[in-house]
Amino acid sequence: MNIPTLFAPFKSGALDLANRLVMAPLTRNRAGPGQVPTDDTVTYYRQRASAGLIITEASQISPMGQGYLDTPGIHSPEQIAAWKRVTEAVHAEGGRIFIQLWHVGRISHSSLLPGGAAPVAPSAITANSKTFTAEGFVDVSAPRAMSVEDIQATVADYAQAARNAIEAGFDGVEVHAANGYLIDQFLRESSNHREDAYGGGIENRTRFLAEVMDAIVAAIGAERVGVRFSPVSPFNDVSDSNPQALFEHAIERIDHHPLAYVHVIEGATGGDREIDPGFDFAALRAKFKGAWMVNNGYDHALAEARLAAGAADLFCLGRPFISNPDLVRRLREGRELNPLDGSTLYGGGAEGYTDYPFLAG
Ligand code: 8OZ
Repeated sequence: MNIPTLFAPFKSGALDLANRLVMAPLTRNRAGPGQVPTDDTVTYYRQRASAGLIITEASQISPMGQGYLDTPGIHSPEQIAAWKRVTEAVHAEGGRIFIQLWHVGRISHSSLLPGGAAPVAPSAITANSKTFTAEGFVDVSAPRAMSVEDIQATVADYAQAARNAIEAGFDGVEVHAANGYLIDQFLRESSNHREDAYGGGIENRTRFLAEVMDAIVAAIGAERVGVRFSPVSPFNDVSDSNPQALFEHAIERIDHHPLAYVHVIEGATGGDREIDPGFDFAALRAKFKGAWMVNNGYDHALAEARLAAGAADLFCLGRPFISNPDLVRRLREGRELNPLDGSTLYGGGAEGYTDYPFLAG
C-alpha cells in the first residue's frame, strides 16, 4: 500500500506543491504607511517558503475592507509593488504563495475607514465584537446596510484585487469567507436580515459568495482560486440555525468552477475543534471535487492520521509557522519546535516576526 505522507509533493489542477503542509493565513498588523507590506514582510515570508503553500495574512481588497490597524491591502499600486517583492522572494526559494482576499464588513471601526465612514454590512446590525485600532481594543462601530449598488461595487473590488494579486506574482488567491467577515455576514442568519435577493433563505444568503467567486474566476481563472469557510465558528458574533445545509449549498453553488481548493476551519476559530460534534465535515467535503484543506489545532500526528484516513489533502498550521520558519524540516525530522511568544503576534517590528531561529545546519 502506498500511504501518502505530509512531506510528499502534492499536485492538483494548477497546484504543484512540494509538500502538504500549508502556512495558514495569519494577521500580524505590521504593514507600513499606506497599508503597504514592508521589507520585514518580505523576509518573514521568504523565511517560511519551505511550506508547501503559504497563504498570506488577510489583505483588504479596498479601503472600506479594512477592519484592524496596520493590515496590508492589495488595492493600491504601492501595495502591489511591495507584494511583488514578497512573491519573488518566496518563488526564489521554491515556494508557492496565495494571498487571502479580505473584506471585514461590519468588523471595523470608523477611525480605520475613509473619512471616518461607518462600516458596511448586509444589515445594519452591530456585532458584539472588538477590533484593534490606534486607540487599542475597542468595540466595532455600528454598520450601515449595503445597497445593491454597494454590493455590485464590492464584487468588482474583489475581481480587481484578484487581478492585482496576479500582477503581484501570486500563484493564486484565497477568498476569505470565514470568521464572521463580510462574506460570512451574508451567509449567516444572525448577521443577514435582508429582504432582497441577498437575504432570507439559503439560496439568497449564498448569492453574494457566488457572485464574488464568479467574478474572481472570470478575472483570473478558477484554478488559481481557493475559498475559506468556518461553518461552525462563532468568531465575530455570527451564527446560523442550520450550518450543514447552508455550507453544503454554498459549496454546491461554487463547485461548478474547477477551484484550487476549499479550506475549512474545523470547530471554533483558534479554539475547540469539537464545538459542534453534530456538524458532518465529511458530508461537506463530499460536495466538493477539488483539493480539501483543513485547519485548526493540527500537529504532526493529527495531520498524518487525518491524511492516512483520507479526510483531507492539505493541512494548514498557523501558530507553529510563526515561531518556526523551518517548520516543515522540524516536523519531518521530529525536532523540537520553538515556543511562540504570544506578546508579539500583533503589531510591532522584527521581534517575534523575523527573529525566530532556524535549526542549525
Ligand atoms: C486575528 C486578528 C485579526 C484578524 C481572521 C483575519 O480571524 C483574521 C484575524 C485574526 O480571519
